[in-house]
Amino acid sequence: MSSNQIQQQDSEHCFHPFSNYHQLNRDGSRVIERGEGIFVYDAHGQKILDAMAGLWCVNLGYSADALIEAATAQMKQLPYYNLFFQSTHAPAAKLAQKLSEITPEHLNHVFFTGSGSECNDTVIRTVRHYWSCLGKPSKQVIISRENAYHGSTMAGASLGGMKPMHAQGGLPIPGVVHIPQPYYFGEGQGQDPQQFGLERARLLEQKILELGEDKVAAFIAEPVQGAGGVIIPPESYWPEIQRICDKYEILLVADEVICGFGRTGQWFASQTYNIKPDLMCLAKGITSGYVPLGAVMMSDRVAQVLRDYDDEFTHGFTYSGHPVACAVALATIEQMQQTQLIDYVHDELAPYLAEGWQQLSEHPLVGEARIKGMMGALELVADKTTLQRYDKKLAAGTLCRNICVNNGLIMRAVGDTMIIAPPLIMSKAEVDQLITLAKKCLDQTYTELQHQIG
Ligand code: PXG
Repeated sequence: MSSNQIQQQDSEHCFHPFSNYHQLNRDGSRVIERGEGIFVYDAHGQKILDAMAGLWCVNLGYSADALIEAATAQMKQLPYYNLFFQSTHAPAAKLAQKLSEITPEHLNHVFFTGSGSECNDTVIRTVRHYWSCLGKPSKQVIISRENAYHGSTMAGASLGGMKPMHAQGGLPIPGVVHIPQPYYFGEGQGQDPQQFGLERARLLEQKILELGEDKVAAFIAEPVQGAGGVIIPPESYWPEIQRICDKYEILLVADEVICGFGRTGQWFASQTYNIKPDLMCLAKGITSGYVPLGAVMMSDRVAQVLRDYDDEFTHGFTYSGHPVACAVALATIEQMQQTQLIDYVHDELAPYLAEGWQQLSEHPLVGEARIKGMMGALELVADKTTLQRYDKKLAAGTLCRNICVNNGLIMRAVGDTMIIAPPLIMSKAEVDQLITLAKKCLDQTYTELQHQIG
């Protein structure tokens, strides 16, 4: 089938996620044909360096044969069975054990889902059930943050703090409230960053006091906000959040759907930030994106309460613990362990990427270059000293994204913030290639913007 035919069928029949359908039908979609290493190839044969690892997930790149072999073998042995009605199977049991081993010490129990969004639906149901089991059914409210991303189901989008998502479908659902985010570049300029971090954390305390401790079930957050624009909190932020959750008996939920599996330079960002979440959401990198899988890790304390409840927890999905997905996750973790990937990322790759990334901060278009592990952001500005943005009408971020892809580089734009989260298996030479391409694209974007301003 030609790429034109694919585009035609696609445009006639296929609704795309988060898309303006009017615009999509006018411009047509890019047909991605194959992947190899850290590159994807489109139907015209253009080679594109995928600095977003798909959607923050293809951590092992596009050529991880061990994952494909694990999926094939499992498909032949048992392509599907479920964990309902007192059944189990080896891939689910083995993966549950493996996740207990690699996640922080106190997290030894798992509820499997099909995606990150389903993890967060599971979180809402679990924390409310937990408090109800403990005889505190009034503890229902979950506090989240503005500009957070926790998925696109009713619960996920409600926990998320994206206003355009709330506007479609009457969200958030009741019992979810949001506090401001620790976004220093966007909202803290002029203040001391550590003081700003503390102040933003203390808004959680303020919100708990305002609602009443007896009403609040949990606080949920991404250790580093991903889709919101790679927002790296000041170092003062997380210790204060942990202190507040402990003081008021609020469950802490770390949404590590993006941050987990090495993205911040350790297995989990909860280790990077030294926090002790009661629940931890995992997806994406758990299978390197090869097949869908999500997992909610639970602490011993939470698990014990659910276990002591002598009736059903009425929750679960057809694909909770899908054997093929679990087999691929096991192969992913084994490959990461065998190749000592986390050590490579932590000791060599991330510091090397950080060096290159920091050089981009000298570019006239860049107001800030920040990076944590293998996730980075560039703030595009019209004026490097005042940090003033370009006029929104110029859509500088979208312009830069389009220039990137035309030059063979996938960088994502969140407004005028350019972000990357490349595969963890890249070589240093590929990091050089990424930085060279990024610089070239910034140059072209700058020239184009200057031209438009006149
Ligand atoms: N939590 C976090 C922190 C996420 O980043 C989800 C939950 C939901 O996962 P599922 O598997 O239901 O999509 C996510 C997903 C983007 C982008 O454009 C980010 C995500 C998904 C799609 C696009 O940055 N993150």
